[in-house]
Amino acid sequence: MQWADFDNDGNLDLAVLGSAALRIYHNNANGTFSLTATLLSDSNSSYGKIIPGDYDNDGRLDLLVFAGIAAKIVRNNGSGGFSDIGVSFPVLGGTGDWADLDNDGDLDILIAGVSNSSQTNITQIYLNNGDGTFTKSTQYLLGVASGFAVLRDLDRDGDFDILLSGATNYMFGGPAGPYATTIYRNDNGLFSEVPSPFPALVSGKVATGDYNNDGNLDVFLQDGQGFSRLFRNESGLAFTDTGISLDQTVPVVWADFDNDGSLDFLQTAYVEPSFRILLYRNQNQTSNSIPLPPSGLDALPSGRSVDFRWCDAVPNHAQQFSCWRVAIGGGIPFKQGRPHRRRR
Ligand SMILES: [Ca+2]
Ligand SMILES: [Ca+2]
Ligand SMILES: [Ca+2]
Ligand SMILES: [Ca+2]
Repeated sequence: MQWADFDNDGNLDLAVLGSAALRIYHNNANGTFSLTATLLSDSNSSYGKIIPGDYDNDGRLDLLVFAGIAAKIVRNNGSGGFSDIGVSFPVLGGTGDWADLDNDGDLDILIAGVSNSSQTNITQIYLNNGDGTFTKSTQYLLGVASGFAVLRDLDRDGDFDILLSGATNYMFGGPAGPYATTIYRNDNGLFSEVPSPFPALVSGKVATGDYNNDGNLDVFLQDGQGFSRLFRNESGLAFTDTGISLDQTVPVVWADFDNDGSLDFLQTAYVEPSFRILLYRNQNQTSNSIPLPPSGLDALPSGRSVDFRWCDAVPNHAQQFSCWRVAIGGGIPFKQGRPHRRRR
């Protein structure tokens, strides 16, 4: 299940992946929802993952769907219409993410799981060609199944890195193991594995957020069998095990429930004698201050839209500046930030 504003009316709509299909419901803004689309009726899976994103940069959120026999893209055609674009990424019950990995302004795709042709573990990048097609990258990444693969800027240098975890030789009906949890750092679209600060997990879950408001993305890991731990990102890719863990094994979500500027945890879990909602309040006292406005901001009006462009004031460790571009207006309320690079 995934909330997202598909029609850009300011209200969150709902996508639900079930055993028979993907269904999309429009929020009527009066407490009711209307079914607007039913797709992927061959998905044959109640297990899956739905990730919203605008892969074609038309200002409307599309969906990357990991459902049963493959991962697929469902395009938001506007006016409540959605369609399967016919692209299929070959993982059975897989997982993954999408983000702009090569900094060309469009969403690329990461998949991980069991290949639906070779029946072996794969982790693969597919680069967005900008025309509705994707090209498989030749970069080698450790194949994992029964885990997670997410794209996050862990070293805060303006590009998305890979965090993945799972069984490295999992086969259906066979032994699940050994396991791994690995980071790949993104350097101009090339990925290199770095020594992992995290324990090897299988059936792992990950939740990321900046719990101590230092600007570095922290990582909460769980394995569903009793392990849970919060790792603090010190900077770059150096993480410290905080020792903070939770009693329950179900996945956590992060959100600032008490509006004090710091992220709290929520879990739903069975605690004798009933299901409970468990809320963990973050007592970290570091406030999440409003960042300084960007210096050297260019605002370029064009018709009903404005194009904002700026660059970071200080370079990253590779002596590169990340530059950003955000277009607002013209009937398209938000367009994806687009980082560019220039060297000192
Ligand atoms: Ca779109
Ligand atoms: Ca891209
Ligand atoms: Ca990065
Ligand atoms: Ca942090």
